[in-house]
Amino acid sequence: MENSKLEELKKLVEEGISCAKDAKDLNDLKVKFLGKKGEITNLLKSMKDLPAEERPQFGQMVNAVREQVETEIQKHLAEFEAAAKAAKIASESIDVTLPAKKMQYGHAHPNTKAMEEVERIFIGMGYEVVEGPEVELDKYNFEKLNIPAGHPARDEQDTFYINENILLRTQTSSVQARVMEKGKLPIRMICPGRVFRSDAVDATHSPSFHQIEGLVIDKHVSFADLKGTLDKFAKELFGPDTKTKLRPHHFPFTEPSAEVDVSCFKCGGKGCRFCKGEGWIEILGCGMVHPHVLEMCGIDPNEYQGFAFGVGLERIALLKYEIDDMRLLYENDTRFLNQF
Ligand code: 2NM
Repeated sequence: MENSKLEELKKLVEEGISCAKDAKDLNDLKVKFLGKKGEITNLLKSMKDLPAEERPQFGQMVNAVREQVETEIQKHLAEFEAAAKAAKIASESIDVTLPAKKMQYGHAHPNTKAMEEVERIFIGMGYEVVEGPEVELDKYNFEKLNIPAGHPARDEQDTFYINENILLRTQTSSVQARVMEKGKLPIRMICPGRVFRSDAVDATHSPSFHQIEGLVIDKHVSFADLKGTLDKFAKELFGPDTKTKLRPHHFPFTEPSAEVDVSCFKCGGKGCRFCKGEGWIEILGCGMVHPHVLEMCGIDPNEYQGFAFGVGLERIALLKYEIDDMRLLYENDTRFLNQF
């Protein structure tokens, strides 16, 4: 009778194995038959109710079946595991013959390129690059640069004021006033940076743009040094055939002052659409630092002289990359920026 029960159990296990879909089914089967309260385990436990002489044979039979069942389940478990592993490997395999994904590389903005180019040229001539605050005291932005109260540049129409004494700098010469005031001479510096003016946006204006201003202070600095320096700058920036021309101008912080034109690098000076038939293109303002500015910044004008200049960075970028609208520089449209 116990024999037939064992046979029945064996059959049940076989059926269970053939129906098992995965390792979990097999493990359930293992618990059901071989676990602590499993059916085969129970059979072994029931051995104590048999007459003593029948126990050894019965025990052997049950154990044999138990081993058989265990081996069988283990074998199928191994098969499932091997299949799962093979599937995982197949799903994770890499086809090295597929074309690679293209990396998207960015590049420097035309403003940044122009800025770095200007910096490179002046660093090559021994200038230091100095930065300063964008939110500035009236004292450094105007007062010490010979732009006293009542001057039209100080009008609220033109300048963004935070309060009576604090404003958004309208020029980076405020940094130069700070450096001069520190009193370490001689000075040979450029100060690139963002400046702010209360202007409406159009093709050539923006309330926030960038300037690079230069300043040299030493003994025996002359207007000839200024001319030579800016001529060298123009040739480096626009090519060795570039000529420069100075026109008298007025700035409150320099005397004398001038505006500098470069010969058109498109037509070489003959006159074309690019230079509007002029042959010349205006690129910067400059002059000899006004003795009153030197005095207000604590420098003795009888001992020291200096020259200064200011370049609009966007103007350089527009010219160099032949862009006709400044707004394009700020819109961050990659279809536009990718061209440079
Ligand atoms: C310009 C034109 C002319 C200038 C003057 C100074 C300073 F601080 F020395 F007074 N810095 N930059 C200057 C002179 C700037 O920009 C068109």
